[in-house]
Amino acid sequence: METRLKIALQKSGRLSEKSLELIRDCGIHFSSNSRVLKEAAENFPIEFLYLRDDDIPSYVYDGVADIGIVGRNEHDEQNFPLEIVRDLGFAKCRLSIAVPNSMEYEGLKSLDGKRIATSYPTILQKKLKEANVQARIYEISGSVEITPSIGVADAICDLVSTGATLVSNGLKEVEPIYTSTAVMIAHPGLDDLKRGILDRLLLRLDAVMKAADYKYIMFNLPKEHLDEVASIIGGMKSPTVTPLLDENWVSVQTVVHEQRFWDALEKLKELKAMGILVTSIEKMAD
Ligand code: PRT
Ligand code: ZN
Repeated sequence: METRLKIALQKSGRLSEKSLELIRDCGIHFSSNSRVLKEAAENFPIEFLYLRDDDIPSYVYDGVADIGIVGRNEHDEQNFPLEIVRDLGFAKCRLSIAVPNSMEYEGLKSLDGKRIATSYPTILQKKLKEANVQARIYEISGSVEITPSIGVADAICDLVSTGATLVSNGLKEVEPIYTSTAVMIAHPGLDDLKRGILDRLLLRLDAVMKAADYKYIMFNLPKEHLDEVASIIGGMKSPTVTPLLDENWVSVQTVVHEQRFWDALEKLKELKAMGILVTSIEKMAD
């Protein structure tokens, strides 16, 4: 029987859609019928297991799945000795301590002797220990944000993205502990065959993620400014330069990092570039 790499994905939740999209962008076809527990891809030796995100690290550790996609928060909290093979960048959030608006907060020391509700006791305990703060940690699996208002806790430690949940519960964020994004985790002892499939998958994944960071730009430029363009726009790695019918002009094509793009555009305008076309890149490999 053909060896397949088993990947654990969140069945339904904040990670599901993006995880599936990423894999689809890698040219892997499957139905993604989230009502099933598992399914095989049609054109790549991979099999999907759809699970609750909390279960993914232990399943990967036990070898039920070979790799998985989870929030870094979940991986760090459960602390299994797994390999993080890629940071996927999506599902960004921060784990923060929040207290009622009315509470005066002057640093972690204000939490001495207090009760803190969280779903992340391991990560929180580590933080408190580093700061030499003694607090009682209550492990709660959901709706942590309501615990102060019902008198169960004095503070909470929970994931925050927009902050709206905290505001609507009369809480203020006082101590961001760390930032989390979705990561791809792997069982530490994959055999050569599975490692080989994982490497093939990572090659595709890198091409997809890298492409998302860059823009492809094309423009016409007075030839006299060619040197300036090359030196001004640091992101340009040997642009392709094509002569035009008008010999005072050239056509330039290059790739620019998204973060430098707007800067680059302004500078190109200053250098009298014309007909600037910008397109996104679908895949990009070195
Ligand atoms: O059913 P299952 O167990 O699989 O899902 P789940 O409900 O445990 O997880 P889910 O889908 O809510 O989150 C999965 C992962 O998404 C988390 O482990 C994080 O890595 C990541 N993520 C990103 C978030 C958030 N953003 C987020 N905002 N996870 C949870 N939240 C919650 C937070 O707990 C709080 O209740 O959203 C609320 C705060 O959001 P804002 O926008 O109001 O600040
Ligand atoms: Zn969960």
